[in-house]
Amino acid sequence: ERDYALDRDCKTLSRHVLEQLHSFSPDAQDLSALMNRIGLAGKLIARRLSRAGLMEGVLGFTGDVNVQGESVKKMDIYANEVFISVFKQSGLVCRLASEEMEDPYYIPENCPVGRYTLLYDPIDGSSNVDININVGSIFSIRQQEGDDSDETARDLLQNGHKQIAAGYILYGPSTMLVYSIGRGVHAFTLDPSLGEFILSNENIQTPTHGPVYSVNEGNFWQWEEPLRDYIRYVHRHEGYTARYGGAMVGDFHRILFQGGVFLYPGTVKKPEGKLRLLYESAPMAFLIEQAGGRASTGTQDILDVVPDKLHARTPLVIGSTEDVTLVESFIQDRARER
Ligand code: P6P
Repeated sequence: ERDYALDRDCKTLSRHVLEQLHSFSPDAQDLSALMNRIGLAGKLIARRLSRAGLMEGVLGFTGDVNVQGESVKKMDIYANEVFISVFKQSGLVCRLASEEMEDPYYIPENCPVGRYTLLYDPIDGSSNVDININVGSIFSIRQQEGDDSDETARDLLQNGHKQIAAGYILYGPSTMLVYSIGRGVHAFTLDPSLGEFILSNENIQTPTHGPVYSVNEGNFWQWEEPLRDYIRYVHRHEGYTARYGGAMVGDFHRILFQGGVFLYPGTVKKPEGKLRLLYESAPMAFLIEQAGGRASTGTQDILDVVPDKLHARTPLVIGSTEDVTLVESFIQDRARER
């Protein structure tokens, strides 16, 4: 059969980044090295996940609760430490901010020389790990601004336009790494026999409309009325189909390629919703806009939102331009009528 690795002259992740920047400047070298480390983290996590059922200490809970008030899975801790370890050795990253850690983790030997901050959700959708359904890692890279000598990381509380790179790793039937450094969205597939991520989709563009709406309808009665009206609309109209996997990375990946809309709305009790801005919604918003789609809170572009704290949450409506705009029209029109 055709060997894509050779067809695409084995274009690896690090080489692709350098080509993206048409330069071998220090910044380009840094970004290429950073993406390489992300790839290494992805390989280490994919390897452990692929053997989860065969090894002690991989599945199940640690018994702890994280800063989000969620039960911590053993895989959450392992993946969190993988990112810390591979970036410690990189020399480029001074701080890591993770869903699993209350405060950013500082790597003193890399500060202040290390000019970058990694924000990440090490295992997104970890409730899927024990049932062998896809999960993901989400990452966002920002330049550190100021010396942050008091380690309050206030410079992270800026909008998503400050991201210089973002993406995710999808641990599915194959392991894929999807990233953007602001020059389009590109997907790589891990060839385990080579131990390399090989380019598989370049300059991905999400369709302007798609049939999929992806939302947890179990929350229907907790939503505001305008959102219920949107769900009633897609129920009534031909051409829509529901898909929801319980792990945003997989649901987002489907929409990136096939179009449609993913929603995690606020509820009456939690108007800010569940997903965190800095390391879930903002990186995905960066990607979808690079792919010609949109990401909104329902009333504001995600990339314009300025968080008040590291683990700030926002409602999220993300995907094809026409579908996101339709959801906003329900939320905003109804809001005006109220
Ligand atoms: P619910 C996983 O915990 C996550 O953060 C996202 O990956 C996923 O889309 C969402 O929460 C699922 O939440 O409330 O539908 O189970």
